[in-house]
Amino acid sequence: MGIREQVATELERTRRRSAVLTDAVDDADLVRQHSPLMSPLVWDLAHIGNQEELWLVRDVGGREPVRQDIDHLYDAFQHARRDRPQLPLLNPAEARAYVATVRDKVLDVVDRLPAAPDPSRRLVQDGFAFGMIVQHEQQHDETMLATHQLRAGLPVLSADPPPASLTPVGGEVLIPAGPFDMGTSTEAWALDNERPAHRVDVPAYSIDAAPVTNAQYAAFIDAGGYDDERFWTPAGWQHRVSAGLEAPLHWTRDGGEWHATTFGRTAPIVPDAPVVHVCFHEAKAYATWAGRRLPTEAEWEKAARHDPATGRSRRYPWGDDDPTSRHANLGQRHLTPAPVGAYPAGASPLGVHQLIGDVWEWIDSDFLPYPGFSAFPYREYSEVFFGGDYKMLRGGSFGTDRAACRGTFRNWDHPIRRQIFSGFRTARSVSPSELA
Ligand code: AVJ
Ligand code: FE
Repeated sequence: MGIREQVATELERTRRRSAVLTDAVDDADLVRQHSPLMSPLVWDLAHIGNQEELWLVRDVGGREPVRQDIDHLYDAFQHARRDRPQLPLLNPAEARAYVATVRDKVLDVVDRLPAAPDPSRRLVQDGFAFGMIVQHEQQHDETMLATHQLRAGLPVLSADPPPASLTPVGGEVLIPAGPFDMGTSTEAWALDNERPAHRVDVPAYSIDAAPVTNAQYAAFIDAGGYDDERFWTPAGWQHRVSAGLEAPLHWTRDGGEWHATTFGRTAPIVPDAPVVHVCFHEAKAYATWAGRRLPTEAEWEKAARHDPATGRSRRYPWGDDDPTSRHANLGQRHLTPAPVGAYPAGASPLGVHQLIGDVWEWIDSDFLPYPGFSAFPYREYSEVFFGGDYKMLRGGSFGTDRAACRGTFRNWDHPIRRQIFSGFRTARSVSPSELA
């Protein structure tokens, strides 16, 4: 497939997902705020169109603006999510017409792309700017999916249940000490914060073969983990108390049994499925209770990409091929994480499972640039977020599209957030004496 065709296919596939998420509810529901943590769905929709207009119609295409007058309404830096319902937003019909108008112009820009690569135009090289917009829309689609999860009322989304476990997976996997290549300089649609590739020496460690499950997490709750300050950091304990945390978001206790509400349906938790909707502080407290810790970003990525046979870093745990439904639970094909052992074809060479898909995994690292980082194409995508305010998340969830998920992909959020599809796995350092 040529680059023009690939770009157009991905843009259209992505727009179908945005349509599923916004056509599932009526207009009143689209403009409503389902949680102060989230924008109204109609804001996400028009913001998707506005970013596409800014980056592809105006910057790449050099065309006249479609609706310069609304730029400020859809600038995420100008208005906090909780304030967005009060803005004079486009109504649902206007928002749909706007994104369609922008898209028509973009497809025209795509048609006129030079067939031969032009290294002097880095922004469009290998379709990068278009890939960035595809990923941006997919990221907002996942955000809209999280909004659906917070929405009260009858279920409106449906999907097949995830596959069953095919193989028992548990315990930990030893990753021997040694360097690996972290990040990428070659992945065409990798964003600025994933670049450049650089060598990192990682001491020996062990990492869970699978994400922490609901049953394991329920054992932490039952053991009094939420009531014992020793397991929590000072900031974590403060948040645990002030927010009244007692269990993952969307969990309720019915008699002795935990239930979870998932897109409007309440059912007993699935014991062997990864826990989802926990914040960084909860993940870290669990790890401390278990006598372990959360992995660093380098540890997560080495487990996901390092091939001990060749010494090179793969694009994904299973190799360099793009994800399929055999490899990982991605793309909103299912509306929950899959039980551990459901994706043996997606395991890493050393036997670490479900690193990609199911749940975003909390990492005990701040969002910092790699050595040699340079902001591209704008400081606002990554650079303005660097520092200590965010913790990293890796691997993608059942709601992450394959276009927005790679072994190198870096996500971040505030350590108190748990409306996202976040889970975790634990790790521990392994001393040389233990290896001898
Ligand atoms: C990378 C997922 C943290 O959703 O805030 C969307 C992606 N950036 N629009 C977010 C993003 C601008 C970002 N995350
Ligand atoms: Fe955005």
